[in-house]
Amino acid sequence: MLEIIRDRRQQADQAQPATTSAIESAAKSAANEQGASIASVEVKTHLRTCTLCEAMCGIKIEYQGDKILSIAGDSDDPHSHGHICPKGYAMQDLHNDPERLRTPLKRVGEQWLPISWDDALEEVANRLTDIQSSHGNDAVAGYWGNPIAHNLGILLTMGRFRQALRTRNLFSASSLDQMPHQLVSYLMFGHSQLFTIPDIDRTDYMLMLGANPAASNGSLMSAGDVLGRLQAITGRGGKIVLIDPRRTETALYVSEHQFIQPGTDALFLLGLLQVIIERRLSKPGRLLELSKGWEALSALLERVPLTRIAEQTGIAAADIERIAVEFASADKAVCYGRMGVATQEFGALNHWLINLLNILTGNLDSAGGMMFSTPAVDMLKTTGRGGFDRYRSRVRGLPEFNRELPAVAMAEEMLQPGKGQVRAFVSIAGNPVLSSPNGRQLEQALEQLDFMVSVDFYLNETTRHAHIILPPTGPFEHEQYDLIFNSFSVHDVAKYADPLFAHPPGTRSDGDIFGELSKRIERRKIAGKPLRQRLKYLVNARLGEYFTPQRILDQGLRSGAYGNGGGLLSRLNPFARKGLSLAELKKHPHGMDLGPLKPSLPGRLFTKDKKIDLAPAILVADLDRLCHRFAEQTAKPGLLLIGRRDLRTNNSWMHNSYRLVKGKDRCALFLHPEDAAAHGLGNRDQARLVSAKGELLVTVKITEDIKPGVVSLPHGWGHHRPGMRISIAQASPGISMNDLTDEHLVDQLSGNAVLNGVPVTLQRYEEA
Ligand SMILES: Nc1nc2c(c(=O)[nH]1)N[C@H]1C(S)=C(S)[C@@H](COP(=O)(O)OP(=O)(O)OC[C@H]3O[C@@H](n4cnc5c(=O)[nH]c(N)nc54)[C@H](O)[C@@H]3O)O[C@H]1N2
Ligand SMILES: Nc1nc2c(c(=O)[nH]1)N[C@H]1C(S)=C(S)[C@@H](COP(=O)(O)OP(=O)(O)OC[C@H]3O[C@@H](n4cnc5c(=O)[nH]c(N)nc54)[C@H](O)[C@@H]3O)O[C@H]1N2
Ligand code: SF4
Ligand SMILES: [Mo]
Repeated sequence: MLEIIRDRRQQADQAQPATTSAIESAAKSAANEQGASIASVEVKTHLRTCTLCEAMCGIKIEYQGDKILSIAGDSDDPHSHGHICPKGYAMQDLHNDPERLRTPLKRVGEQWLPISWDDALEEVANRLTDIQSSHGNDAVAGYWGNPIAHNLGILLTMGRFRQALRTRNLFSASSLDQMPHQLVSYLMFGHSQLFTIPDIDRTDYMLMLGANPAASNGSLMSAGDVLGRLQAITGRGGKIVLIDPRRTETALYVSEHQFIQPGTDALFLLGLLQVIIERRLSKPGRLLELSKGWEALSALLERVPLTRIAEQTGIAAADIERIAVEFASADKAVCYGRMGVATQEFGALNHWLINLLNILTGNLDSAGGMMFSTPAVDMLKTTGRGGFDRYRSRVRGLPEFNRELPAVAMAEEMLQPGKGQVRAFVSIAGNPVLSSPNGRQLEQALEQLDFMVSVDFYLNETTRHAHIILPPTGPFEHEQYDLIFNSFSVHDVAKYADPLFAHPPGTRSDGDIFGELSKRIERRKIAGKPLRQRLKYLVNARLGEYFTPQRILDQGLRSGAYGNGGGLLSRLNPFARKGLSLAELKKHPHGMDLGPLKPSLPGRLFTKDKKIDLAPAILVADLDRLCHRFAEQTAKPGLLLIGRRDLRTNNSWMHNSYRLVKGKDRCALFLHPEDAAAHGLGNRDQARLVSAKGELLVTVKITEDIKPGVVSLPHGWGHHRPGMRISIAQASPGISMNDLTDEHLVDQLSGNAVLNGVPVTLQRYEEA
């Protein structure tokens, strides 16, 4: 079995666009062609972390002057041991891309004109504050996209910028992704940023739902070479069971794959829990004392008969029973669910039931189970616990979470007239026209705004609607410490890199942009205000200047679990314990191994009583919604659309790298042979795929690797829109799945978007 897997893995590796050495030699010969002027400049090596996905691969960059010669995996990186994927190499394309913006642009008619930073920042601050003073603070909305999670500069300046704006209309990619996970952590463990991380390096049994690490490289489980680590589970005699409506690339690495009907995972998990309770297989061990709410549990979970669960999920009752018994009897087991189970109708319920399964079987906070990380910089101490449903969105009444509203509400807040209507928009490192449901509606909404500014280095589907674009420096031009992904790592690690290249003259980092914008907005807002407020502004401005990212990081490292206690006094005290500081971390340019995940309860709990809440009232209430939903549904639904990622994509924005987009069209609609026959469709036929929100012309790919009744498209494509400056992407436009997804399909509890399990119909396309 292992042989077969190895073989397939090699095949997958060979499918990579180019090997390191090929790219290196191509780059070197390109450099050679540039002749003697460069030849005299020394070739140097720089170590850092790839910032494209969550895996945090260590990379080794060979460069000469400001030219990158090659990128390779860093075999001395204790987290990734030399692993790298095709996207890692493509970071040089991003760095070298002549279409990556470097100067602020202003849209004048159909044209984009370069303007100075001072003029651009002043105009943005003025327009935003003017709109807020005429229409109220909520008239300005903000959206933060996925790349902020890697971006120290944005993470450290975001709080101040949000405060300067003081609007309720804040949105982010979190509610297109992992919000349910966070809501459940908030309700059960007391902190919305306390993520559960699977200890894959030590587990014997992994039950994986709605994740495809062979494409995504792992999410909420940052792991260099995640596939190698998964193979090690089966290699040491363990088992991996994958639950997915598609037999994905990851299925090649697991022991068992089960097709599931999209959106029914909560029923499947309920089934597992029922079997474990009925057969008295639960063995919570020390978690018994650490948790509250045990009394109510068994009655709560006995709601749906197993036969009904089997019928709805498409997984046989005998398989559900067997998996439950195997999971409960494994020495170390972990149930892990990701994107595919968060972005569906019962996203929060799924994550609650996953936690319960781990807790009931004694697999939370112990080696090989679901654990919590002990990051070197602990953001939990500074971010606040979070909060839920303290206010709601104006139009649809969707709940706030952590002072954010669900991204599905963004367009309607712009389009629906009335008090509090959004009239101006700040988009930050996001491309919601391609990433949020019903992207075409959002395009219409953006078109009619009074003002829009984008902080982004591409002129793309979203930013083309802006009036001003403020482009930050690229990832090689600022310092790198993964505040977030070090906390999601399956093994505690830390790594810091200085900027590889100094800021080219006349450019600014994201941190600089937000620092400056916040200052200008605050200054305008305090004009004429009482002295106390003006003093506060002055103090804030000074603090902002003093606390550079490096100073904050140093303080965070010193006061973290591996630090010397932090604080000025400990720095002056020669007897203070020597520990981690920025200076110390810099001595380890390949990164530091801080040990395997460590048991950390009850200390890590943020609940008032230091207990895990097994049955938070709103989750218990949401079980009714689940039971109701599946009691009602008798007729078999038509086709359901799900998403998919592939190794060479990175959501919507790395398609201007030729090595990543070249090759065959990757937007085909996967369709089961039975459904193809029922619709009279053959392989590569064209068809109209229609949803409640739109229609797309698709090319069909017939495959048995998808459940009958389910079809699949990737997201992040659809680069046919006019007026952009991403010519390589535009030459391979593809289609946008989010032209079909529906902003009205949400997890009613968390407000998270439903991006999987979208009802669609399919018709043969006849050319007129
Ligand atoms: N149908 C469907 N839709 C989905 C998903 C799905 O699976 N299916 N996945 C969802 C998920 S999980 C996510 S996270 C979202 C992502 O949604 P978004 O975050 O909205 O989209 P991205 O494609 O990541 O766009 C990132 C943007 O940031 C810019 N950028 C990159 N790096 C930087 C930087 O350092 N600074 C600045 N200022 N800008 C930068 C890029 O140019 C690009 O415009 O999409 C979601 N949408
Ligand atoms: N190459 C690449 N890597 C990426 C990204 C990328 O765009 N490209 N994006 C990054 C981001 S932002 C994120 S959030 C992570 C996401 O990383 P993952 O969570 O691994 O996400 P996906 O690869 O989208 O896998 C989701 C899986 O859920 C399945 N699924 C769909 N509906 C259901 C359902 O109802 N039930 C179950 N059980 N499964 C279902 C899909 O078939 C799919 O295989 O990946 C990150 N890494
Ligand atoms: S797996 Fe992720 S972090 Fe590693 S090289 Fe690829 S994109 Fe970069
Ligand atoms: Mo994501």
